[in-house]
Amino acid sequence: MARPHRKHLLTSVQMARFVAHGAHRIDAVVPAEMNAEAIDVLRAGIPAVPYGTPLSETFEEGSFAQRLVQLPEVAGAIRSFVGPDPTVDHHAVHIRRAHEGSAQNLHGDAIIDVRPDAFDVQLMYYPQEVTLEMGGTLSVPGSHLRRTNESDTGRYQNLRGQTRLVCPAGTVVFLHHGIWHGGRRNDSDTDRYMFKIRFNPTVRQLRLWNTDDLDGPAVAAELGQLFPWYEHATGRLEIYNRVRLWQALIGDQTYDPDYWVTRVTNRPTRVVAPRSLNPHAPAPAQESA
Ligand SMILES: O=C(O)CCC(=O)C(=O)O
Repeated sequence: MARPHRKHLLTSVQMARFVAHGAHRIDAVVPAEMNAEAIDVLRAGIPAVPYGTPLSETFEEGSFAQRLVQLPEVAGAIRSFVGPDPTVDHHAVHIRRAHEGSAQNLHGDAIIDVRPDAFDVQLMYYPQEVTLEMGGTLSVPGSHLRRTNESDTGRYQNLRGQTRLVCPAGTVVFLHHGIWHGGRRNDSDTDRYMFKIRFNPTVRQLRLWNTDDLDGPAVAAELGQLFPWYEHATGRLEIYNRVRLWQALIGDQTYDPDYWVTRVTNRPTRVVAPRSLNPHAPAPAQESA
């Protein structure tokens, strides 16, 4: 895939917001003529590929899906999250039928996957306008770094601050692989379509976005955001988890606005004990002055 123009890459503030929220949304980014074409394409189905197929080999030349991922803003976001040459973990068309009568439980899309320093990103494309009654995807901001396993979050209902997607046609949402989400019940007369692609990085996720604003105060403000469903104490662990991820993404282990990571990861190696408790052990080397 051609290298996206710098102006289409995410900024540091947008990237930090993604690290805090677990989502990045681009409204109406897909042009109307492509949205008009999409439903027939999604109904017909998009040929599956084996897990881990390079993106460049996943979709046929000139196909709808290939044009979708090559839209400048979409390609810029993919590049910012997972870099050049990602592989496609899998892709799928999701349809929530008109008056289907049930909703999906909250879930994450993988077995337990709590990589502290890397992530997969999932693109969700909505070709139609999604109204509240159409049961847009529910997601829980700030849930992506919490240690849970796939469908275990299904026991939770209606967390404070959860969002139900309502969006114009042609909207694309990028989600961190761990975010709690689920399709809602479609109470409308219209089937609702969504096309999802999961990308795995093939390069280290190190400063892949436009870092011109990396040192601004807005970055720390984004990373420190709390969400209404967080517990008073455990919620702070999410900030700790984000800082660890951010350190990995910027390649700087010293970035730590609240000193929490520094404290928790502090494992000095210098030994100053005078001698071993084992009387037969050789004397330790003397410390030089
Ligand atoms: O249909 C939706 O809105 C979400 C479906 C989904 O993400 C899933 O099945 O994992």
